[in-house]
Amino acid sequence: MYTYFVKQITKRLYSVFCLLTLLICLSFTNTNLAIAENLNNSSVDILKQPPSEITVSLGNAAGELKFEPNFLEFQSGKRYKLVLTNPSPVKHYFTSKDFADAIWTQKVEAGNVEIKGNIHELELKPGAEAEWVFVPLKTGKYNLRCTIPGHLEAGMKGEIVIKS
Ligand SMILES: [Cu+2]
Repeated sequence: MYTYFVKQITKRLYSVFCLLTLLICLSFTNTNLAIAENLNNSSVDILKQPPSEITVSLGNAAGELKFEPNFLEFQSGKRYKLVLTNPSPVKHYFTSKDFADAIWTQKVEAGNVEIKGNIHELELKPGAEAEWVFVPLKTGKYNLRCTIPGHLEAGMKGEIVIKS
């Protein structure tokens, strides 16, 4: 008789334990779903934000080798449209690999072409213009330079800061 009761109680406890485990699992799943939903909603919101527009000139009409401006500051989580122009008579590069790794690129538009995916460097021929739409993710200080031989040494460099 005694063993029968013990068996019954053990069975009961076991089913309660199973039920609890199931409930805990379900609540975790729900939390994860909620987090995923929030992320999705916020990224949709970011893409709905009108981008803040910043124009950078690569060189100038006078042929000076510099970025104008040569200091750029962005805020993480905001949407930006960086307009790059080259009013100079020679081609230039906008190179900042670490900065490119610290942002999420939505697209780059140049002429009638729209490019999606990761971009690390842009080359602008004389008179060219490109629009880079992105969301900065990782805070930090990043070096900007033009990789045409001699241009960095002549002063074609800058700094990009992403703040939180
Ligand atoms: Cu250059």
